[in-house]
Amino acid sequence: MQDLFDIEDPADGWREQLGPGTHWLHGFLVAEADSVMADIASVVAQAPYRHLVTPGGKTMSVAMSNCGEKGWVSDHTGYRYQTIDPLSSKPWPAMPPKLRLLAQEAAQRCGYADFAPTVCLINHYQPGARMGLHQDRDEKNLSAPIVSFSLGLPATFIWGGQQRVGKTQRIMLRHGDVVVWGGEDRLRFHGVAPLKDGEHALTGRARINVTFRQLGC
Ligand code: MD6
Ligand code: FE
Repeated sequence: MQDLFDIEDPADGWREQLGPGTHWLHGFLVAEADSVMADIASVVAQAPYRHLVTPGGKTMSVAMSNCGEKGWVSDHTGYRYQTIDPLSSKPWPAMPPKLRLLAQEAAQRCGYADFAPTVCLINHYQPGARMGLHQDRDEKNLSAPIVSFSLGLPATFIWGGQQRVGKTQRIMLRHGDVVVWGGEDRLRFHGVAPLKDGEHALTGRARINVTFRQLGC
């Protein structure tokens, strides 16, 4: 692919454009990682990570939690966002204000000034965990971008096109990286290759991915 280019952005490392609506902020979170981890710990203390079952009956290798107005869940009836955590039968924990602000700052750096995330999905990967190629299309408001934080062990992110089949690109997302994507890239297929084993000072043998979404209605 010849459309990759770097922009020097000394305020927050490197910003790299991956597509018309997609930006990669290298190391954006590194200085805030302790605070991000503390916020995640407070969420998962109330809504523990759990392995959801897909509509097809498979248990996902990635463990998930949520915070914000709604949470993304999956079971034999399908995928959806809902206000109640099925594990606790209570509302999801509120989105920690600092976490939300960081996501808004990242979006702003990438030209999405009005991003107002309402939900936040937290994915926990242990060695071997992966995420198959998918589109994020359970959100009603497809005009808002998604902001994605990576923490802990590095992972290979697989980035495809508008169709499930066809050429894919592989990028290594590292601790502190943020990807912001929207616009015409919003429905591109993507996934994560099986996590390689390793040890990270902040997360141990794990990668954590946090995605912020603006559901709209
Ligand atoms: C992950 N991320 O990085 C999985 N989806 O672990 C996603 O599925 C994702 O990073 C939409 C937008 C950004 C993402
Ligand atoms: Fe996704």
